[in-house]
Amino acid sequence: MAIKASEFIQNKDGSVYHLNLLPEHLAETVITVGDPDRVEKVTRYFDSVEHKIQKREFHTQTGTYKGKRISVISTGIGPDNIDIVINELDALVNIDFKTRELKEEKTSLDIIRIGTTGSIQKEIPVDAFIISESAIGLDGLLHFYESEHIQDLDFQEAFIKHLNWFDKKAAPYIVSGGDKLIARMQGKDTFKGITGTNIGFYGPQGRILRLTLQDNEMNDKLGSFSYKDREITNLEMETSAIYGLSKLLGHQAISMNAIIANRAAGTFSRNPKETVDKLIKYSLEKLVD
Ligand code: R1P
Repeated sequence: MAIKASEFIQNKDGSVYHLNLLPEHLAETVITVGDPDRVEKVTRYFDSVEHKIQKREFHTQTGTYKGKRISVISTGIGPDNIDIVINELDALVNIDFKTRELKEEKTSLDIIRIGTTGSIQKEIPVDAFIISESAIGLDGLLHFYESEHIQDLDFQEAFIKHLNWFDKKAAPYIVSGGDKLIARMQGKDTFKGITGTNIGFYGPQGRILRLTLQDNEMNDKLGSFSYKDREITNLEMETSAIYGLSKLLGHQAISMNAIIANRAAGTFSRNPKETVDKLIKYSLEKLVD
């Protein structure tokens, strides 16, 4: 049955509503970055670029790196944008754009986030790289989908107890990344960790400018929490949403994080651009290894 016009929205040229892409514009390996300007910082290393388009914060370029076809797309900031990006990426491969019906044979994408993050453990320094084995969603997005079967509910219970979680905030959810990609992308110097994904940059990550926080000790409690000997390593704003939706839709996802701040030590990278560039080069090489 064709999906209704109000639910799966196509632009006049047939492209998907926000990303403005047609199926032929997308590679099966997709790198996501937050910043629209970071797209070119990835594709400048490509052999060639075959397609470029930008609509709002969603900037996409598709090309080849050492012969491998890759799309690079910016998501902008936050899990709400990730809902749009992952659903529309999935539509591009798993919905027939002519009949508007679900395809019988499903395609699984490899989705690699290359992002920046703040470490909350003193011993994980600025300019290091963290691969998120799993993510704690403090954003609430996944609860709008039937998703308990992919969540770690025991971890959730321990986390709620340790943080004394205020129940007017969205319930935390825990989801893991794509195991095949995690195995492929790690290196001798990369840290593996659990990433906390927040719904904002200031209060939701414990930053105080002028407003009073509901829980001043949240970051200390995040830092001291451990589950099965694993600690929460870093905070950012997209990984749990990428992991949750990718898992529900049958895609492999990984979040590669350049640490540009250490919140526990109060330090910031002297050259964050160089660190991000190193992570881009590292990730591209691992993808063609
Ligand atoms: C906040 O400054 C932004 O930076 C981090 C956060 O997740 C958030 O999107 O990631 P990106 O560098 O990928 O945007």
